[in-house]
Amino acid sequence: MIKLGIPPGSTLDLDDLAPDQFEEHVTRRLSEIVSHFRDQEAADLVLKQEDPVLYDVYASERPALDGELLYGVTYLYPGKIGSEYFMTKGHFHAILETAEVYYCLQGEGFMVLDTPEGDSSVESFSRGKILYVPPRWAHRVVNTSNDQTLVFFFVYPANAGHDYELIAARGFRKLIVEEDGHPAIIDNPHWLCE
Ligand code: M6P
Ligand code: ZN
Repeated sequence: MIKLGIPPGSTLDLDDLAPDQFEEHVTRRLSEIVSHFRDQEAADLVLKQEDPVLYDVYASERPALDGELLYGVTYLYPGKIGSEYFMTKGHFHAILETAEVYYCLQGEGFMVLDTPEGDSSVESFSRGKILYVPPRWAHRVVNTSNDQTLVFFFVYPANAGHDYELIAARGFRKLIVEEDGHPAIIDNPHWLCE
């Protein structure tokens, strides 16, 4: 139930990996996004042992109405599947013409962006960096640190919604993988294949 009036402000403690001021909480495990990784054999090997949590999203609860915003914080943990770093599933907004702002609070990585027409961009994303995701651009965040959780704040229109289908079908054009101990941006060999 959304209360009228001004919600109480809150302070985010970066050391608190389970902030309790947000009403919504989504945990994503490997099994839920396994098909998005390049190396399916490596993914299967991991899943035989455990189903690791890749990220947690904590978000405010607001009505999906024009003018409302959703905001929150995401904790994307360090790790790799084969040589590919842990990443978010990635999505377009269901209302394509809506934007989003991300602010990195901790860690290092990249944001990968695609349009439905096949334009592509990769932006570095590390502590202190603000990224504006314009309308029409699908977005995914990748954590390239070996040991640090990537933490970022986000805010977007409450009625934007998530559309995962196109990304699930064709992937992003670019992948972020480890090569010789460093992050490398490579073409996705499976882009558009399915
Ligand atoms: C950010 C926001 C959320 C999104 C989350 C995880 O925190 O953009 O809306 O849900 O990232 O990304 P995905 O939904 O692609 O798994
Ligand atoms: Zn979004």
